[in-house]
Amino acid sequence: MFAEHLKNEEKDAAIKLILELIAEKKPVREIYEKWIIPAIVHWECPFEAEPYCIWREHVLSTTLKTAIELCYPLVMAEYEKRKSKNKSVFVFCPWEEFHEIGIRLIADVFHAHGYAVTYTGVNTPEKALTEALSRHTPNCLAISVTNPYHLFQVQNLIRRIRIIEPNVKIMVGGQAIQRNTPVCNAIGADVYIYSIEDLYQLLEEEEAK
Ligand code: B12
Repeated sequence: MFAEHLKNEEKDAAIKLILELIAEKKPVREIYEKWIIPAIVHWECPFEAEPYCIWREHVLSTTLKTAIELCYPLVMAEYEKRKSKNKSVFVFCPWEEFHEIGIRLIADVFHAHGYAVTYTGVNTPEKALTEALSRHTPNCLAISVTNPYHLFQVQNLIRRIRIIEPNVKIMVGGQAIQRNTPVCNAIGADVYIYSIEDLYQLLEEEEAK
């Protein structure tokens, strides 16, 4: 139903549904995995019938961003239960990468698992990132790459970060990784993650230690 509302550009109806789930105290993981992700993950723009249909993706992702932000108090409540001084992460997409929904969810998953999150979002310039790194020293960097053309840039970025922050753990995920697994091993990250479920598993194992 949520996906139908999005498809029909019924933002208010979609948001009401999310507000109901929040009022019913559904866990944030359930809202993300049962409602938000399925509503976009199989979306295909009908380019042949409508060559300029990309506007539909902008409308859809804007509604999803509203839905995700409404869930933030649930994420904060989880953080309060699990927060730890030794967990901090920078979460971002590289320069010119504009796919935001996946990385926005990943930022919340980290926060809900007790991480202090610095989220610089999509299209993060390297200079801005290194400047932020000089102010905070995170334990981990989580990079999201959707467009495979950005993999080379990320490889270079990782090489340069290793020089200034040799101890930071670098994790890369996103569709470019899912689609190009063999190539990705050369990027130089410490961890490659293929899905949000794999991240949950990794963070839960880390918590159990
Ligand atoms: C929405 C969308 C857009 C929107 C994004 C708006 C926004 N604010 O985010 C807009 C319109 C901007 C857009 C633009 C483009 N897009 Co687009 N887009 C999509 C679409 C429909 C959905 C992407 C999405 O949000 N998925 C949902 C999220 C939840 O999934 P996800 O990103 O994979 O993230 C999950 C996992 O990968 C993982 N994950 C992601 N990152 C990370 C990071 C870490 C550390 C971890 C642990 C896990 C992790 O967890 C997430 C949750 O499960 C996809 C098609 C599709 N159905 O996937 C095309 C798609 C990704 N786009 C595509 C393309 C080609 C483009 C454009 C080049 C189109 C163009 N010609 O201009 C531009 C590129 C813009 C740019 N420079 O980045 C292609 C990419 C194909 C490829 N091989 O490169 C796709 C697959 C469409 C297609 N079938 O061709 N797009």
